[in-house]
Amino acid sequence: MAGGKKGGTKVKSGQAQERERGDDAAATASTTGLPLPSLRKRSASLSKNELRELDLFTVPNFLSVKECETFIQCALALGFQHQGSRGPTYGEAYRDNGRASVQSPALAENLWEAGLNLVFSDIDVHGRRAVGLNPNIRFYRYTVGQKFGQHIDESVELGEGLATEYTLLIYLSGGEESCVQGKASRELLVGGETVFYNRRRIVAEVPPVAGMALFHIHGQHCMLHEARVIAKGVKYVLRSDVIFS
Ligand SMILES: O=C(O)CCC(=O)C(=O)O
Repeated sequence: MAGGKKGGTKVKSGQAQERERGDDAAATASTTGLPLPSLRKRSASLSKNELRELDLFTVPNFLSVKECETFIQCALALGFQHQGSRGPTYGEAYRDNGRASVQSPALAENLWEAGLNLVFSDIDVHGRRAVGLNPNIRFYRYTVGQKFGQHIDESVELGEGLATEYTLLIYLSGGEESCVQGKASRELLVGGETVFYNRRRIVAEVPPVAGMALFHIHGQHCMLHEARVIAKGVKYVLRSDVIFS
């Protein structure tokens, strides 16, 4: 668990675990020809809003609404593939959303160096330090009626002592600003909150706000979480993982 704190969430067996693969050829593209945004280092210092100490926190205004728009256009250009599942009866999280992914070490480094590296400068997981983002960058799209049921995220071993320890979500739509600017996310978003549980009790309900990053510890200490159903609008998310060494 993060920051040398005591306690932590135990994961019950039988809960749906999600391993996000980067080898889904149909939905994965190389970066060639994609209008991927190039992010400057954030000029203002980024603040951490702790929802469960350092195990769950948000970073407001990490991206501008314009940068979110560019990522949405990039994801649309990649093309979303539908993600379904057989559901909890088969030990799989209920899943109904679109997904696109790109394998991009350059984009992962760009996002990290834009300021996320500083956000993680005081976080350690069992004495290990954050060194960057998983270059397997995923985009999710949820339309009305779609959701991602309760599940936990697995840690992924990447070899040479590297493993992912945190999930990163960056909301690309949602909030008031994204309704009045841009094109793809102009419609008001209702629903789609990311909800975290500890022993069946709600720990946090996070409404998507364009540009806000959310981090939560995953693997052994991952909290059960879900993405609630969309009532109105379209939710877009950029997803990666923080790698520790
Ligand atoms: O889309 C969300 O809000 C949550 C996504 C999620 O739970 C995941 O990627 O594991």
